[in-house]
Amino acid sequence: MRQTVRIICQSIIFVCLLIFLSVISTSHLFGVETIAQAKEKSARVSAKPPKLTLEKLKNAEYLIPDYKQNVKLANGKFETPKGSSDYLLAAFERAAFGDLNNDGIEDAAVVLVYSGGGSGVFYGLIALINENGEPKQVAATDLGDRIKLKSLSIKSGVISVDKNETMGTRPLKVAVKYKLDRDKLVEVQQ
Ligand SMILES: [Ca+2]
Repeated sequence: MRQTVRIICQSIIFVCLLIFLSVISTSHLFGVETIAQAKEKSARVSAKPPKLTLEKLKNAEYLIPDYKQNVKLANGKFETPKGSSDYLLAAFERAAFGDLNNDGIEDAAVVLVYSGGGSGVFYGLIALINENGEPKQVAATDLGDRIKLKSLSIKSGVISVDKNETMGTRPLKVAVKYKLDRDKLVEVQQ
């Protein structure tokens, strides 16, 4: 009888020990998983590319709408030698920052002003996405000839441009909104 009680007690202790070990190992596993998840999250966060800056945009390469010419700005300006047959002057006018392709990474919209040496002074809106921390032009559209840019902003992926058209008989205030649709800037009503 005494031996049976001893065996029962030993069994209970053994089962308790097993449960204890199982709980320890499970919590250990959870601990490992949590650390792994934290590491993965931190890797995701640190994988975010550096932000686009005004300096990067003022020294980026652009494809000028109309002229179909690639130019690389230096301190916001590009100019071919004066008097050359393919004269082109391009200059940075303004920039706005915001996510354009909904990937959680801030992109940019830039207004460039350019001229081939004639009386026309053209304005172009360029959409640039953040590609590994560098601006990459993905779309562009004309804003007009000799406009006056009042404001440029990005909110919820929509680029807002407020400008004054000056080429008509009287100045016309115009507000246009654009959204990036793959490689195009399309006008939206909002
Ligand atoms: Ca983005």
